[in-house]
Amino acid sequence: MRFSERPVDGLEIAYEGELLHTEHSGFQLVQVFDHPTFGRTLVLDGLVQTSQRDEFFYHEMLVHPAMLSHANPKRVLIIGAGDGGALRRVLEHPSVERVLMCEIDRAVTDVSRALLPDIAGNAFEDPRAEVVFDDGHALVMRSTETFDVIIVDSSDPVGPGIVLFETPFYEACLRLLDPNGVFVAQTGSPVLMPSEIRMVAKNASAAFPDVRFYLGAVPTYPGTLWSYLLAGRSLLVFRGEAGRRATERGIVTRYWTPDVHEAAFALPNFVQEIVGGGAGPLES
Ligand code: AG3
Repeated sequence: MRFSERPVDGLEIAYEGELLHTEHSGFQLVQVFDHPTFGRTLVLDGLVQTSQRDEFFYHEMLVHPAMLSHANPKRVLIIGAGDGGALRRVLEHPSVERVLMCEIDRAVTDVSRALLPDIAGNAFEDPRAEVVFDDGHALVMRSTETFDVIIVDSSDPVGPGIVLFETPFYEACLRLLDPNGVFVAQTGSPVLMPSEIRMVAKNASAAFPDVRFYLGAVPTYPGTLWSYLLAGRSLLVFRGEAGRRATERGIVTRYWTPDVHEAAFALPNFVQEIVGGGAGPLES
């Protein structure tokens, strides 16, 4: 069966694969297809979220730069990420004692565990993980718990999830972060969503003292080139230190390397123009 994503007018990215699952969860249309190249692919409201073939491009680049920017991450909050791919990467860091993951839609986790179990591995069985099905924005606004790392694996900066890209939410995240805490979020395609990313940069800079953007490739996301926001009070993202920490922690990756880490923060001029000052140089 054919499924397709229309990220902007005049562009349709079409796939053909077997439909394995379809349901209206109450929050969204939740589908899983089996694609001949990408394998099992999770699609929410017609937007590709992740696939067996390329989930590591996204999950490694969402999680490891933030986790490696912290010397000793123990307490981690994950918003969204119902498939468990981010949870699994967080739990690979041995210092982690507690992960609270808050996904709004239980159906996403249920179908991922049933049909895409490799993405989470054993993460959902890990005693360090607590998974709640709740509104992540509301949880952050009311929480008083402190975290070393906050990861937002949400939908794109358009539509109902937009509150996760606004200054009040960023201020609330900063309030929950330890003084050395690190915030990271996916922020969409700089090619197809430049005005949204410009707004995110402005909102983040109004809340966080230190704001940086970095890039990675995600083959199943429209435009392929994808952006991430890393923010905190004062971020130390040394390439050498990130590499040493990854080795010490026994982190095994297929996309992330120290060189990739450093290169990810090198922004093309058109991206620097979008994010304004949010392109702090990397010390090496
Ligand atoms: N979270 C980011 C999905 C962005 C996809 N956007 C799109 N297809 N337009 C995905 C959840 C993976 N854990």
